[in-house]
Amino acid sequence: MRCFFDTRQLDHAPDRELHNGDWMAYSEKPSRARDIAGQVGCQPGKDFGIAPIMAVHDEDYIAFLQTAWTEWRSNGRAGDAVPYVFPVVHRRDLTLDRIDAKLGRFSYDAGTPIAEQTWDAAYWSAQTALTGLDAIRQEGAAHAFALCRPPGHHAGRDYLGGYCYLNNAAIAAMQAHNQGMGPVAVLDVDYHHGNGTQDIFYENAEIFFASIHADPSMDYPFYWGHADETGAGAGTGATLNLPLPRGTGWPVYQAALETAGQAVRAHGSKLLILSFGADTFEGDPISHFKLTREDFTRMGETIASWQLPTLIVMEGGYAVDDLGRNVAAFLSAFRA
Ligand code: SP5
Ligand code: ZN
Repeated sequence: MRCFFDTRQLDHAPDRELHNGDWMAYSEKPSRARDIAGQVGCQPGKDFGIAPIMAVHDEDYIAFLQTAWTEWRSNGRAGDAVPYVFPVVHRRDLTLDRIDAKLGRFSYDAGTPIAEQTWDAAYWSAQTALTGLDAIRQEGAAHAFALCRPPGHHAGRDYLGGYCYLNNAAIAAMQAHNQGMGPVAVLDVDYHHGNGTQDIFYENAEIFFASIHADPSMDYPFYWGHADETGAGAGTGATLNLPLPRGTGWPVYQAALETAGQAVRAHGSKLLILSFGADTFEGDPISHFKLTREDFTRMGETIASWQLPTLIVMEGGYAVDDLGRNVAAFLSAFRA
């Protein structure tokens, strides 16, 4: 298994996040990626430039990400840039300069700060995903693992949230589609619904999106991921949501995974992009499923049995002491 990671991804290090009305240590720590890299062994990626990122994200959003921290500091603020006002109440789509106005315009939660190195780390995280894709396309690898961090699946075309800034899986899926590697399917097995990926491809008939996640009536991100969200316009029917209750263990999870696998194959997919979060682990500090390390190997075996070229893109997983071994257990199923 080819594994890719760029050490510049470690430089994104927000100090704290707003959680349950108070400041807590940021869960999406650099040590997550260090632990995984220590277990699986990775090589640095290549640089495919900004164009594949711009194929998914809006230009004004990218410009915002590149300058937000500097603008925050030049306005005399300390710490990391955090939004506090959001134009969601049917306010006009104004283009404003004030940093606080822009933070609200391009964020949907207050738990995803922008720190000094956020843009650089997110850029290299996206390049890591593109490098994994390139290994499949150019070298004919059956599988590749992109150790993306910061993660990506909550980021939309013009918004950040859920510890995500650039949507690594969507960037790779769009690049694959544009390179004629499709039909492409994105399957998201992170504990949380992949709302950014869903939004990006919601009206797209050619890129199929399926997600298995905690029922959003109970868990983050709440406003996306319900079973009746199935795509719109030309993309009607090309989105599949399989929400599961808190406490879900392997037998129920496995049944949902088989359902998703059948849908992926029914789409005629020639490439699978897997948004892999290890926050479905029983010991995850912010999640409520009950998968064990052995279950991660079973999950990998099930997905590998579909025999599709598969790019595995890292998303969440916060049980730092177990994370590397859980990811290694999952990847061990992908031989050849
Ligand atoms: C990629 C991913 O898994 N994002 C998940 C984002 C969830 N954010 C909301 C949950 C907040 C929990 N905060 C706990 C802070 C304790 N350090
Ligand atoms: Zn997650």
